[in-house]
Amino acid sequence: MTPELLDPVVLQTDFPELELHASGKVRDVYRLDNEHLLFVATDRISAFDYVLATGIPHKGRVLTQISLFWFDFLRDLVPNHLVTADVTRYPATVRSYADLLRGRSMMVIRAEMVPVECVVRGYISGSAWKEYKASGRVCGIDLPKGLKESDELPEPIFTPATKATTGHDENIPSAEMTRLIGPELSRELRDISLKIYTKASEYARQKGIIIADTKFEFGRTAAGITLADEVLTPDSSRFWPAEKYQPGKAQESFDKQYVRDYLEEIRWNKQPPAPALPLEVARKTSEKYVEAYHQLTGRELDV
Ligand code: PZK
Repeated sequence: MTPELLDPVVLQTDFPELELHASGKVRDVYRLDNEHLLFVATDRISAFDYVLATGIPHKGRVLTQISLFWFDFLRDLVPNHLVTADVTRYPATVRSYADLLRGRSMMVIRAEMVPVECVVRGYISGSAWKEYKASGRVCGIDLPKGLKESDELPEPIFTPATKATTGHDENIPSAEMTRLIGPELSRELRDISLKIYTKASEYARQKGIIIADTKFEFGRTAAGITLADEVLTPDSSRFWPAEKYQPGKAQESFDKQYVRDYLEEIRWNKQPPAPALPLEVARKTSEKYVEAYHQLTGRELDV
């Protein structure tokens, strides 16, 4: 029997001559020169806080193409860090990696990053639902009484967070954001984050996807406040299939539901090492990412 190894799965992205600028569970940023970085999305997937042993075919390309779509969609609202995703325009130092990088990377402007995660929520879920149940408030914002889990909020709210030492994001009150970066920048980031979320989530909703919440990262460049990192992807946001939306309980994830169901089924204790996924689970999950791209953009990802 022929082993099923034909799908491109990129788990290791190691570019020895490049200096790592920042690295995350599933994406990495390398230094190209003083002004430019190389942002690389791998096919790795995390669930319950751990990176799984199996990659998801095409995931890095899907997330990259979704970010590129939004950067263009939002271009009149906010400058972004993209220089080019055309590998033939990358510096000679990485040209030999063109085949690994094509479709899953971006050359970006190096920005001075703002040390606050700009989270916007249109629906109440996750840590916000926990905070609301305990206190009736989220990040110091009073919410109406009687909300159910996953309810749409009367209007989107800005709930900033910082990277805690645990690696988890920690919700902070606005006053703490102001203390960290000052009142003027805080107000500007809140206003632009809400504008971006409103425009993008209205668009996605028309395409059958609820963006329940999302996290933006901004930096400062010569263009001013600049949208950086990945944007409005299933990794930086909660995507829910609109046709299955049922407030009053936790919602199924657009992209990771097969993975979560499998991990619950095998009763993984959620301690390392994270398990591998059956090929069928990886393949069905891959299809969900490709479907999200198609549903949002109307374009086919060439797989
Ligand atoms: C930058 N991160 C977050 C962490 C990742 C990304 N344009 C930029 N200029 C300077 N710094 C960054 C960016 C961007 N984007 C983003 N950390 C630094 C991060 C881990 C892995 F891929």
